[in-house]
Amino acid sequence: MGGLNMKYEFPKDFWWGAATSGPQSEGRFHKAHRNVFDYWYDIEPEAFWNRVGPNVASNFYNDYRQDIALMKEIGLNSVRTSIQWTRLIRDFETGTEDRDAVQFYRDVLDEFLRQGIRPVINLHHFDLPIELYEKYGGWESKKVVELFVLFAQKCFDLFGDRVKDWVTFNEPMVVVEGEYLYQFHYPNLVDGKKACQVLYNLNLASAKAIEAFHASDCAKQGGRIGIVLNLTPAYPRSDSEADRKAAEFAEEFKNNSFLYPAIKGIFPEKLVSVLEQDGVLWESTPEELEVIRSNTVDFLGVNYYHPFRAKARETAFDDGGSWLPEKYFEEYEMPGARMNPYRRWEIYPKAIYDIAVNVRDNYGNLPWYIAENGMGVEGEEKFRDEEGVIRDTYRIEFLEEHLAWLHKGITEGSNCFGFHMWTPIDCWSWKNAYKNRYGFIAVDLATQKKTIKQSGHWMKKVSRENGF
Ligand code: BGP
Repeated sequence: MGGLNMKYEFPKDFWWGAATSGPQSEGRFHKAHRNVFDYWYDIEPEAFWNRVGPNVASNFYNDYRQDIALMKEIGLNSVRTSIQWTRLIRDFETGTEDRDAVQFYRDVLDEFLRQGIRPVINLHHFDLPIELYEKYGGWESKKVVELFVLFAQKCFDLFGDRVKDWVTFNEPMVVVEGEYLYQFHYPNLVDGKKACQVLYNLNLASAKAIEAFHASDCAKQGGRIGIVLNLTPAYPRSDSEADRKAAEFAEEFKNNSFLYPAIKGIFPEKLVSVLEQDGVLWESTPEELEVIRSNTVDFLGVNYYHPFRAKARETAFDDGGSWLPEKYFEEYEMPGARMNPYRRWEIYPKAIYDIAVNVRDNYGNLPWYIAENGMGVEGEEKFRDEEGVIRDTYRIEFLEEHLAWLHKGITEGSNCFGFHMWTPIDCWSWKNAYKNRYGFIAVDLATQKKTIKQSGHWMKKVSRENGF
């Protein structure tokens, strides 16, 4: 039932929720292994904002009961988090599980279910075990693809009775970009050839995990599996042919290289021919391509934060260094663009509508949801009032604008079933650590005290009324 003066009413059973991940919320308590970020922090803490690492994060490992109660309190009906490979698995080669970890995740899932919150469980959120990088080269290796599938299978077997909605990867493109192109994830390489192999291997790993899922009891009992992609719709600087071609390539590389295999089971032809001609195409086998072809997702999650503005190259691409997708475009800094000054990301709510139309028209109108959207702001403490509530009106405005465009897309037939904000409770954000806060709920890092922000109260009302 909508409120009396409601302008935007959403479909029945709409997911009103938020997303986080294991490595960003739990803390490293009792974890047998380190992921690439744990390791990077141990060897180079100064690479992280204020030298804050993942050791405690938002203490979800110890606080999960209270945290889930707070999520319930602000009206979330669904929450995504992830199971950490480095927590669940004792022996990566055999897939043997850690008993305490199994108990921990079961307790967490039971708590979500007890509170009536639908848990959406992701299997990989940038958290490759460092051992598998050192031993095999991480996602460069197909051996690691097999070990990931072993881990995924374990998760379906252990938690399939409690979880109906699974996700293979969060933002696999960020692994490609962060680890192999633009140096913001360990091992910080610049290697276009490896980047392309990793891009392929991540697609293969997702398809193989989907194959395993569809053969599992969980699928037979009505479970489903998808992938979460960060989409940055590429817009050309101008209508000129050169600018349009630049934007087209950016779109192919950044978005379609995962969207196509995940939904259509194939790679974009044009992209493949450019990579081949440039000598950076991945190694694949016909059997693998068949696995990708026949194991597409049941649903899509979209993380939308900002668009990508492209222009034709104005300077010659340096062929002496590594291959980069920028061989075919340059990023365009559009004058007058509306910016989030803390994150330096453009704010462009209409892109969410463009995504809705794109999924509807070009991807068979597959069921999809916004898996992350939100606004990171530095120094939110200054907005705390006498009652102790952070008055984050800018976040409410940001969300309302994005939701209004999403609503238009839904009204025009796009099959969107939910909206998750990043993130329920302020959490550790990789290199940025706790610089920019995103949550509906604030965390005081010194005391780990958690308080609901104004946006959390807003969310409660929106969820109750199924719109605003
Ligand atoms: C997304 C990731 C999240 C989170 C968010 C905000 O790309 O899926 O894990 O980190 O971005 O990130 P940041 O703190 O870099 O702004």
